[in-house]
Amino acid sequence: MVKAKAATSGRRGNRSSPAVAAKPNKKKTAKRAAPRPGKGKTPGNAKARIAKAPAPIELYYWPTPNGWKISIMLEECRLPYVLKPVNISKGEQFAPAFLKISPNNRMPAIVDPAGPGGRPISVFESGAILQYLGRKTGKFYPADERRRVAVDEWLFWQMGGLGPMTGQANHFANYAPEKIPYAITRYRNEVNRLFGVMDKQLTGRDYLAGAYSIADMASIGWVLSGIRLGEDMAKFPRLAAWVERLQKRPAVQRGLALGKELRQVQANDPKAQEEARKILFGQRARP
Ligand SMILES: N[C@@H](CCC(=O)N[C@@H](CS)C(=O)NCC(=O)O)C(=O)O
Repeated sequence: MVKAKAATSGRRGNRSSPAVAAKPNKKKTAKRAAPRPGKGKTPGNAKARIAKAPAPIELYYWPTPNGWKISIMLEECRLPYVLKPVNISKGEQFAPAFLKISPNNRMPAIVDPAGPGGRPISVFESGAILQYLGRKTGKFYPADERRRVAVDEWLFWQMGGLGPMTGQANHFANYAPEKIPYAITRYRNEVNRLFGVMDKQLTGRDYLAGAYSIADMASIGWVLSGIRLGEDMAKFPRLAAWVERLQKRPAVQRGLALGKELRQVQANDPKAQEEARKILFGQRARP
């Protein structure tokens, strides 16, 4: 549920929220401010509704498998949010205001104005964001310890395995300037192995940890990426059925579609792609 794309207010300061949205996003976020209770000619009952509406979560995002995890969760929970695009191909992840909330210069990140104690909180790392939103809403992340451990196992499996391995497979197959057969084979094998693990886990289960959870949301984008790399899904029938199951969910569809148009701008622009390569690959520690 993307709400009015309000610009950040700049009232909060410190690490828990950036003073202003990452500079390069300024233009892309709509200027319309979120309605303020008690201002304007709002009829009485509508005024009450507005007063109760939670301030939207700021989603720092670019449409990639890691970004989709959070857009899907926000959509599933029907939480109001404001999209703050972080164009990683243009280096917006290095904007000082963004680094204050995401020191690893990676998106996604969120700022929740209504964090613990009613105060703003920022969260980076997609797994941490999913767990935070799961705890906040009580949805898709069970409170029961045994069930929660099962979700955590598959969430961390995605964070430490499926995501990084598929990412490397994609890098060496599609972006590396030289084709290195050893690297391509190594990571493609890993994707294949992980698909096998997932397929087995889905025997007699519709979702990775039993009930639909943040672990499934974390994995779908990376499975789609592995499929694009050419995995033969006939070998993984339960995984193929899981993909279909997830893709039928309207919130998953909305999450995967969020900001699609942002990427298209550079899709047919070789110069922009070359620039993106320089920014994204070969990063080293910065002073
Ligand atoms: N472990 C991080 C990984 C996030 C990540 O790698 N994001 C990529 C896009 S998918 C990014 O922001 N890249 C920017 C860069 O490489 O500078 C998470 O799950 O949040």
